[in-house]
Amino acid sequence: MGHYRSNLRDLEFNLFEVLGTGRRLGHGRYADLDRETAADLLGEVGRLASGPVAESYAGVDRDPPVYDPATCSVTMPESFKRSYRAYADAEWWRLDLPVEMGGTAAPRPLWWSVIELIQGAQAPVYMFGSGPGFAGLLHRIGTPGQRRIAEIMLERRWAASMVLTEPDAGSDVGAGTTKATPQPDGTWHIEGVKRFITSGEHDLEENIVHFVLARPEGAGPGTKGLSMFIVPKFAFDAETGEITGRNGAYATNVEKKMGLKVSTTCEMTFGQHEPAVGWLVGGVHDGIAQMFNVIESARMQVGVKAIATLSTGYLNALEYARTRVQGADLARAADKTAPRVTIDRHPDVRRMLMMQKAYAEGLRATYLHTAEWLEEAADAREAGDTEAAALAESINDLLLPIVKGVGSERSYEMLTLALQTFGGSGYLQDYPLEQYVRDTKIDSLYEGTTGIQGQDFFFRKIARDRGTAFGVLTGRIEAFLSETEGVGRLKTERAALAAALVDVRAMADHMLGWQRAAANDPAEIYKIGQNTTRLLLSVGDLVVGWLLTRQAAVALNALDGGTAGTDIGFYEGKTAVARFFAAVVLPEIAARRVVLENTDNALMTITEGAF
Ligand code: ST9
Ligand code: FAD
Repeated sequence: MGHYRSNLRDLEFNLFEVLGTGRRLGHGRYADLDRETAADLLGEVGRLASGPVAESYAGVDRDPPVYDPATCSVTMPESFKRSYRAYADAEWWRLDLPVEMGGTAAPRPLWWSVIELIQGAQAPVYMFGSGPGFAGLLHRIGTPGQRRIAEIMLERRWAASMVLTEPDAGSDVGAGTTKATPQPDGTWHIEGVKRFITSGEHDLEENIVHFVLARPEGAGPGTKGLSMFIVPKFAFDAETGEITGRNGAYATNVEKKMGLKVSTTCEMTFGQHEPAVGWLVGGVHDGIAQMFNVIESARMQVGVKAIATLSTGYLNALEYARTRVQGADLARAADKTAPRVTIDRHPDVRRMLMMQKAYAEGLRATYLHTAEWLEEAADAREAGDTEAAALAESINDLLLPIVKGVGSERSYEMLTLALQTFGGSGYLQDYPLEQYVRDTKIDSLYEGTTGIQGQDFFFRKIARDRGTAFGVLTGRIEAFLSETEGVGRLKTERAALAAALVDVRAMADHMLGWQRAAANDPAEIYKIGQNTTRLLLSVGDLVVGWLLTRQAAVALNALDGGTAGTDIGFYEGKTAVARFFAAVVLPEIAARRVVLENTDNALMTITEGAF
C-alpha cells in the first residue's frame, strides 16, 4: 500500500453537506456538471492520486533529479515522469481553465479539493503541471498575439515557472535588479540572475515559459517599477509553436534542499552569453499587479499543499496508533499483569491525534470556505451586483494569508505530532512521516514567509480595507452564534467561540489603535510588527473553531435524522473534534490577547550584544 491516505468522505461532507456545492451543479454556470459526476470525479482523482501519482513519492526523495552543469539541464527520474504523465494526461487541470480555452467550468471548492488530493499524494506533480494555469492567465491578460502563445502553450502542454526572487530580493521583491531592454522588433532582452526558481528547468515537457519580473531601463524603484515578461526556454514560431532554437534563459544551478527534492529549485541566469528574449505581458508595465494573479493562486496552492500533507500524516498516524501495542491502560498502570493496549488508548496519544484531526479537518474547511467566497462573488456578478462581488472577493483575499500562513505553520507543527505518534519509528524512512515533515517545512517559507503573510493580513487586508472584509467575516461568526443559540449540545463550543471572537476583535482593534498612534510616534508601528503573526494565527484558530463547530451542527442534524453505518462514527467525530478544539485551543486566544495588549517596545531597545 502506498503512502497516501486521502479523506474523500470529509471532502464530500464539506462540499455537499456543509457548503451546499450540489445546489450549484447541473444548471447555470455549471450546467455541464451534475452532483453525481462531481462525486464520481473526486473518487477518480482519489484513485489517481493514491495510485500512480503517489507511487514515486519516496523514490524521488532518495533519487532526486540530476543536474548537469555542462548543459545546464536536468534529467527527471523516470518514476516521477510516470506520476507526472498520469496527472497531466488525465486532464483534470481543465477544471481550472477558462471555458473559452477548452476548460470545464467547476466550482472553486471542487477544484481545490482535486488539488488537495493530487498534492497530498505528491505536490510537485501539480507544481510542474501548472503550465495550463499560466496559459489561462496569459490568455486573459495578454495581447492578442500573446493569446495565440497561450493557445500554443496549451496545445503543446508547455510548462511554466514564476520568476521573482533574486539573491538580494527575497521578501523584498521590489529590490530586484534584473534588467529589461526594449528591442526594435518589440521584444525585450532580459538580463540578470534569479534565485530559487521552482520548476525552472526539467525535461518533462518540450518547453518552459518563464513568467519573469524585470525592471525596464529607466523605470522607477520598488515593485511598481517592475514589469512582467514571458521568456521561453526555447525560441519558437509564434504562430505554429515550432521550436526554432535555444533562448538565453538557463538554469545555472539546482539547489540541494531539506525536502521536496524532486521539485527543481533553480538559479536562472538570463542573457549571460546570448540574449534572453521576452515579451512584455499585455503590452503594459503593470508587472507586480499581473504577477499577483499568479501569487494569489500559488499562495492558495501552498496552503492546500500543507493541509493535504497534514491530512495524510494524521491518517497514517491514526492507523499506526490503532495497531501499535505498548503499555497498559493508564488506569491500570500499577498492575504489571494488566493487558497491554494499543497506543490509541493512552490519553497523551489521544491528545496528539485529536489535535491533528482538528487542524487537518478545520484547515480543510478553511481553504474550502475561502474558495467558496469566489462562488459568492460569481453569484453576485451574475445578479449584476458588482459591489457585493467585490466584497466577496475581498473576503477571499482576507482569508488567503490564513490558508497560506496558518495552513503551513499549523500543518508543520501538527506533522511533528504525527511523527511523534509513531515514536522512534516515525524517525525512520520506513514510514512517510519524516519525509512529510521535511517536504512541508518549505510551505511557511516560499510564496511569502509567515512574517510576510502576517503583515499582508493586518496592513493590507484589515487596515487598508478599513476592516470591511474582516467585519463581514467576524459578522458571519456572530450570526452563526445567534443561529445556534438554542442548540444546547453546542453550549461549550458556542461559549468558547463567542469568547474567542471578542478577544480577536479586541486584538485587531488594539493594533488599529497603534496604527493611529504611529502618526504621531512612528515607533508605535513596532508594536504592530511584534504582533502581526500572533493576530494571523489567532484569527486562524478562530476560523478553524468556527468551521469545526459549524460542521458539528450539521453532524448533529445528521445524527438526529437517523444516520446509519460508518457515518455514525464520522459524524460523532465531527462533534468530538469541535468540542476538543473549543476546550483545548480556543481558550489560548485569551492569553494571546493579554500578551498583545501588554506589548511595549522593550524588544526593540534590546542592544545587539544582548541577543
Ligand atoms: C515562490 C514560488 O515563492 C513558490 C512555489 C511555486 C510553485 C508554483 C506552482 C504554481 C502555482 C499555481 C499557479 C497557477 C497559475 C496562475 C493562475 C492565475 C489565475 N494581493 O504593499 P506594496 C501588489 S514565488 C494582491 O506596496 P511592496 C499590488 O499590486 C516568490 N496584490 O508592496 C500592490 O499595489 P497596490 C514569492 C498585492 O512593499 C503592489 O503589489 N514571493 C498584494 O512594494 C505593491 O504593494 C513573494 O511572495 C496582495 N496580497 O512589496 C514575496 N500585496 O497597493 C513576498 C501586494 O497599489 N513578499 N500586492 O494595490 C511580499 O509579498 C511583499 O509584501 C511585497 C512587498 C513584495 C508585496
Ligand atoms: P528573506 O526575505 O531574507 O527573509 C528572511 C527572514 O526575514 C524571514 O523570516 C522573513 O519573514 C523575515 N523578513 C524579511 N523581510 C521582512 C520584513 N520586511 N518584515 C518582517 N520580516 C521580514 N521565488 C520565485 O520567485 N519563484 C519560485 O518559484 C520560488 N520557489 C522557491 C522554492 C524554494 C524551495 C525556496 C526555498 C524558495 C523559492 N522562492 C521562489 C523564493 C521564496 O519565495 C523566498 O525564499 C521567500 O520569498 C523569502 O525570501 P528570502 O528567502 O530571501 O528570505
